[in-house]
Formats: sequence, C-alpha cells, structure tokens
Amino acid sequence: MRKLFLCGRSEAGKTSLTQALKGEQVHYQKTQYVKTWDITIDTPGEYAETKTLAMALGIFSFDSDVVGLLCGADEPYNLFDPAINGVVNRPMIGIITKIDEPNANVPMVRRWLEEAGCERIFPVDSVTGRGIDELRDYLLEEKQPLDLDRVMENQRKGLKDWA
Ligand SMILES: Nc1nc2c(ncn2[C@@H]2O[C@H](COP(=O)(O)OP(=O)(O)OP(=O)(O)O)[C@@H](O)[C@H]2O)c(=O)[nH]1
Ligand SMILES: [Mg+2]
Repeated sequence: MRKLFLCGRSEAGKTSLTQALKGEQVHYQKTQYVKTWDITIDTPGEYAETKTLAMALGIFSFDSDVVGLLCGADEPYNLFDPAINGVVNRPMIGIITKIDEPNANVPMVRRWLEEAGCERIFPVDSVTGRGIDELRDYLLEEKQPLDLDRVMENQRKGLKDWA
C-alpha cells in the first residue's frame, strides 16, 4: 500500500482518516507531533497553519508516496494556495472529509482542491465510512518503480515524472 502524507488544518480529519483507513472506530485524539504509521504520515494541523512550520511539512512529505491535502466539506475558508502541486514531486490528491455533515458543501471544497492542483479528489466521511474504500483502493494500486528513461521521456512530453 502506498504511504499517504496527510496535510490540512487542525480538525480537518487527518487522524480520523488514518483510523478509518485502518478499519478502526473513529475516536478523537489530538495529534501532537508528526507520526508515521504503516499507511499514513499524520501531521498536526498547526504545521499547515503556521508559515515556518509549514516548511517542515515539505521535508516530512519526502517519506511518502502520495501527498494528500485534506479539507472538511463544512470549511468556511480555504487554506491552500493555487497550483501548489508545482512544489510536490509525487502525486498530490485532495481529500474532502466530513461529507455527511449537514452543512457540507462538497462542490465548493472540490474546486479549492482542484485549484490547488490535486490530480484526484476523494470525498470521504471517516465516521460513516463513505468513500473510504475508494481511497483505500487507490492507495493499493500497484505502481511501476520509476526508472531514469521513463522520467526523462515524461519530462520531454511535459508530463509529471510519474505519469
Ligand atoms: N462527521 C465527521 N466527523 C469527522 C470526520 N473527520 C473528522 N471528524 C471529527 O472532527 C474532529 C477532528 O478530527 P481529527 O481527525 O482529530 O482532526 P485532525 O485533522 O487530525 O486534527 P489535528 O490532530 O488537530 O491536526 C473529531 O471530533 C472527529 O470526530 C468525518 O469525516 N466526518
Ligand atoms: Mg490529528
């Protein structure tokens, strides 16, 4: 299974998503420091909310296979700049959490994550379990290891290295 890096503001649902992907009952546990699990790298939301700490996220993301930007479907504002995929050298996906909340606005959050440059968007609800299987299936997809020839060919075509 590819390792998913989780980035999003505090309470976006990173730890809950880790629990849901592991098949555990969701229970609140504040993340105090960056934690590497077998399937995710879970980060404290304060890192994404603080300019200096955000730089550390870049370093920790190097240990992952896929970078995930999380945003709750009931968020009133967007934390992510447009086109930040340009600084990420692995696939970057968007994960919309809390989609079963009463005031969820999935189309709006989808647009924020698309503008950030996410190549796939996964709407999920870690409490009800909706959408979790689709995300797990994506992470289970086997990917060919990159070799230099393929990377150079993709670069010649203007594609991402891993396309
Ligand atoms: N209904 C619903 N609630 C969720 C979902 N994801 C998270 N929550 C709730 O939102 C709150 C915060 O969730 P966490 O997973 O701890 O958030 P986090 O992003 O890990 O937060 P930090 O550790 O502070 O960075 C908890 O009360 C969760 O139960 C979801 O998909 N649906
Ligand atoms: Mg957490």
